[in-house]
Amino acid sequence: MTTIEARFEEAKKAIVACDAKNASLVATEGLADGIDPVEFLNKGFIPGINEVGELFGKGRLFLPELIVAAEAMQKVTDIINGALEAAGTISEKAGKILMATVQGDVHDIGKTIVVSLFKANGFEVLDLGRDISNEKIIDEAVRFNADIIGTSALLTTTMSAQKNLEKELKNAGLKGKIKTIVGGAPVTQRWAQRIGADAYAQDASDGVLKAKLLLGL
Ligand code: B1M
Repeated sequence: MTTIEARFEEAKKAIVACDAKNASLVATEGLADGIDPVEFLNKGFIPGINEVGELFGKGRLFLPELIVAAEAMQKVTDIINGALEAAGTISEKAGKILMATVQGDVHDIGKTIVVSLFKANGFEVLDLGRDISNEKIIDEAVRFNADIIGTSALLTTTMSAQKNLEKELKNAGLKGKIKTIVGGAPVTQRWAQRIGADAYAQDASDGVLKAKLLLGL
């Protein structure tokens, strides 16, 4: 195993062990060693939190542990997002993106990573946070003059908010004027097509790619 692969393994283990202190240490040391922040997340920490999710889904790990693992993941993303945003060197703004986790859904770790990568790629981002109603998303998007609305949904029960958003944008005469990108673990390309979203993003890097495509950049 190479040093980098060993770091990825340590990162994964620290999250599965719900060990925020060690996870933060692994993140800080790995970044200092020059590991790419996005690769570090994708190959180390995210597989860790996914394993936690699987164990929780199988009933082999319970809500208190899920919460502690999420706190560890949150600490790591704060560190990695800091590195990502510091690396953003593009001065000219690429476009305006409003981001939110949909109403009824408090999962925001992934959304926050996407926000950081957008910022690092020169987009001006308004992050409304989590559990946000479509009404607020649309009002704020108009006020912010957003080019794109990006929503995150992590629960199968909250994905419908993304579908309703498309309808509400249409009713407001904004469909097509403000583009939409949908993301989140249960969200798929097929879902995006079904609800009429302008794009689906699998992860943060894909989000940047899709945003650039939508804006013709
Ligand atoms: Co929750 N949870 N959770 N949880 N949780 C899931 C989603 C679950 C799949 C776990 C499981 O059962 N296996 C399950 C949902 C099942 C379902 O819907 N069918 C679940 C459940 C059931 C619940 C509760 C109901 C548990 C309970 O209370 N009994 C509850 C719901 C609360 C609510 O929202 N109303 C709950 C609560 C929580 C915590 C608060 C403890 C915590 C969240 C903390 C936080 O976010 N601040 C939590 C966590 C951590 C998870 C898992 C384990 C991990 C989520 C995560 O952070 N992943 C999750 C299992 C899983 O998804 N594997 C689970 C890492 C993150 C980097 O990935 O968010 O997918 P992700 O984001 C990715 C991509 O999806 C994409 O890019 C990101 C970076 O690569 N992306 C976008 C995301 N949004 C995008 C937007 C874009 C573009 C790309 O727009 C441009």
